[in-house]
Amino acid sequence: MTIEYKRTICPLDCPDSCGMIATVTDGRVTRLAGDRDHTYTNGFICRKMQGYHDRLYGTDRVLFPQLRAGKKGEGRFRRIGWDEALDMLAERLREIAARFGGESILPYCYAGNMGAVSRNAGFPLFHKLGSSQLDQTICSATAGAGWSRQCGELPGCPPENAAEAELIVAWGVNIRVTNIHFWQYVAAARKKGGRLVVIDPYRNETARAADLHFPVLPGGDGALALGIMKVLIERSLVDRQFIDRETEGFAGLAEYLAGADWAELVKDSGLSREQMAELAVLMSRTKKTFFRIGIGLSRHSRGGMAVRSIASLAACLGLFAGGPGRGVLLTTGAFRGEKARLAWPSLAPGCTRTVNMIHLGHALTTLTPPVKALFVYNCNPVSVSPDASSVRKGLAREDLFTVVHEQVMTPTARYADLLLPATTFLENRDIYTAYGHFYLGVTSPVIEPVGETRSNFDLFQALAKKMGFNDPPFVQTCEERIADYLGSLQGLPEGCDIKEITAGRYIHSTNSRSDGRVLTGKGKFHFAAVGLSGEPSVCRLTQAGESADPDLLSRFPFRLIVPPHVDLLNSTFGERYPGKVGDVLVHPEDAATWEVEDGEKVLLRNHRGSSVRIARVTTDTRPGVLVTEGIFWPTEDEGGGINDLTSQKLADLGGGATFHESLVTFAGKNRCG
Ligand SMILES: Nc1nc2c(c(=O)[nH]1)N[C@H]1C(S)=C(S)[C@@H](COP(=O)(O)OP(=O)(O)OC[C@H]3O[C@@H](n4cnc5c(=O)[nH]c(N)nc54)[C@H](O)[C@@H]3O)O[C@H]1N2
Ligand SMILES: Nc1nc2c(c(=O)[nH]1)N[C@H]1C(S)=C(S)[C@@H](COP(=O)(O)OP(=O)(O)OC[C@H]3O[C@@H](n4cnc5c(=O)[nH]c(N)nc54)[C@H](O)[C@@H]3O)O[C@H]1N2
Ligand code: SF4
Ligand SMILES: [Mo]
Repeated sequence: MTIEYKRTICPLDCPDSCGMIATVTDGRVTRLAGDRDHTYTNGFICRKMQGYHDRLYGTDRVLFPQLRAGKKGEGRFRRIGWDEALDMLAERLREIAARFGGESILPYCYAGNMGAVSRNAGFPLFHKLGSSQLDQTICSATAGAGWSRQCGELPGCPPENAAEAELIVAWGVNIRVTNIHFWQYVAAARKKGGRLVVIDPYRNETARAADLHFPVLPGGDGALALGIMKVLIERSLVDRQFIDRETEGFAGLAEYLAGADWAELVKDSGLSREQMAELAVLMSRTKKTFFRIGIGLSRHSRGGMAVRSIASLAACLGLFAGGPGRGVLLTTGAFRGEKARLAWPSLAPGCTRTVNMIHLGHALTTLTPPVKALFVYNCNPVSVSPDASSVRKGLAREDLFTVVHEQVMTPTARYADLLLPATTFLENRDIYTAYGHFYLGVTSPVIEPVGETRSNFDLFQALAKKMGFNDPPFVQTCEERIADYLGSLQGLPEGCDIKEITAGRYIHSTNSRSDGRVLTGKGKFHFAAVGLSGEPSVCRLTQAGESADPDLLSRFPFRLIVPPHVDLLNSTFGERYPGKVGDVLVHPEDAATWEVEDGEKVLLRNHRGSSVRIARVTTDTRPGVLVTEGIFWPTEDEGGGINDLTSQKLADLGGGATFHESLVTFAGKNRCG
């Protein structure tokens, strides 16, 4: 028996991007554990990934190319060889492009694997084909746009700084579920007497463990941050020195806040004036305040403005100046590289149309000229895209050619005309940065590919070759693409030889400052966002989305939020829970009014679709707010997944999604109160 230990990096779309050690016994992965030499990972990983080798060798794994043998969506296939698959794929793409134009081809991909090469592997070929472009907005686009309106290119504060904080504010982030390694700094801070405040519509895992929980209404953070700032100004609690020296445009904000109506701020935030005053005093009393801002709060019609308002609040408190225990972290922005070296937009024949990935349902059902070929990889849109019943409707079109490159038989894979087997991170090479810390690393394959699986990179190189393309990216090796990208990275230590960045080495970015200061050089914080047309320059209260629509409210009285589940990573690992539909949290008052029993199977419904859940009657949520954690894979007879209820409407900035603002009702129930 030979046992080897190999270093690798978790590829999942998780801020923690853990360094890991894989135990390989006779060529098979038998264990995955956290790497002690990765300072942030600190030797432990989440339970989802501890069992990853079951997924690697599991019966759900797609192991060879397959052609549809049943109806669309039925999931019946017959095995074919790679040669036949690639011949057919090249031929169909050529034919579709010739008949309907390159734009009739739409790539659809996101972050199943966060490696820079894997994520972008298809783009050189799609550019060459002149396909429609995909605007990849589903996750952090709105939060990022909100941040950059106020902070430009500034990176976030190093998470390690939070260990010294006296007050940590987890704002729209469920640390104990989605960012578990940050908890070590929370724990360290609390050991020294620090406190944790959670601002979240429901009592999530993090709020349960917190000192204080403020159950803001979904979409109410802008109002809350404005209210806190109004108190700070009224009571002269702002950091005057910081504002005078290091910011611009404060007067405009103060003027707006002086006229802001308390009643509106209270109504929109769902928190009282006293609660806002309590937060204002708490945040300003201690200098060592650290804001950990999540992406969850941005998934609303006014999510961009919420992030702008929270950033402005942080500036009123002087948190951008840094110092021990002080800081603001949304995403780290640790390394910046030239994406063109991965995606090669220069190969595009001209400007082609762009499809926002939130609008997939629309793109497949009503867009003209129509999409004729959809190429899905690194993504499971049937589960994760909003308004999913429209996505399924599109995928059922007989005249649509759907290719899915996948690791396991996902709900999307079942709709493939051509299904191709994908490697996992343990079987391919890549480079990983992180959005929750400041390290990067490259990886080498830990094992040989299982079955006939191929990496995203190898698939697209083989396909390009079949199509007769020999432009520079199509003749690169994976190592060459990684090296080329590394060569463009900002944040690498001076004198760092990229040839020496090999598997097992973790490189810390120079874009972070250990004193926690976020502002760079003489850079100032601008309360009035610069260069905007049509957008308010200082943050302010803006219009709510679906939740303020009186017509919809009269039919669907509950606000639904759809946050992550501890045992899933978005929809990844859904195959582990066949038949599981997940819970919906219902406040006891609502349960009584609607005669919903704890443990009862309920059908949630709105004008877009329906989805089954098991009711949990609990005070963890507010009256009028329902919470469904997790994107489980529903069975056919259970109707749709949770995203059948969510909307294709875009947020105010960045073109992101509005996952957390759908209105719903209980189907087949009568209000009796
Ligand atoms: N276990 C696990 N970990 C994950 C994921 C997963 O699915 N499972 N997903 C990964 C991905 S892709 C991402 S982007 C990150 C996301 O991680 P986060 O940044 O934590 O964002 P969300 O998970 O969307 O939501 C976090 C919290 O925001 C709350 N929220 C919803 N609406 C509002 C609001 O209007 N205001 C406030 N204050 N809070 C609100 C939700 O109730 C939830 O508790 O997590 C990553 N980590
Ligand atoms: N209701 C609701 N919906 C949401 C969210 C939410 O909080 N609530 N969160 C949204 C967010 S933040 C995000 S980021 C998106 C995420 O949406 P997705 O990026 O689709 O993420 P996953 O659901 O993890 O699915 C990724 C798929 O890629 C596959 N995969 C992994 N590695 C590879 C690879 O190397 N090659 C190929 N070809 N495939 C691979 C996996 O097997 C998996 O099926 O979901 C969004 N949808
Ligand atoms: S999912 Fe997140 S916490 Fe779990 S191993 Fe991967 S990076 Fe670490
Ligand atoms: Mo995400």
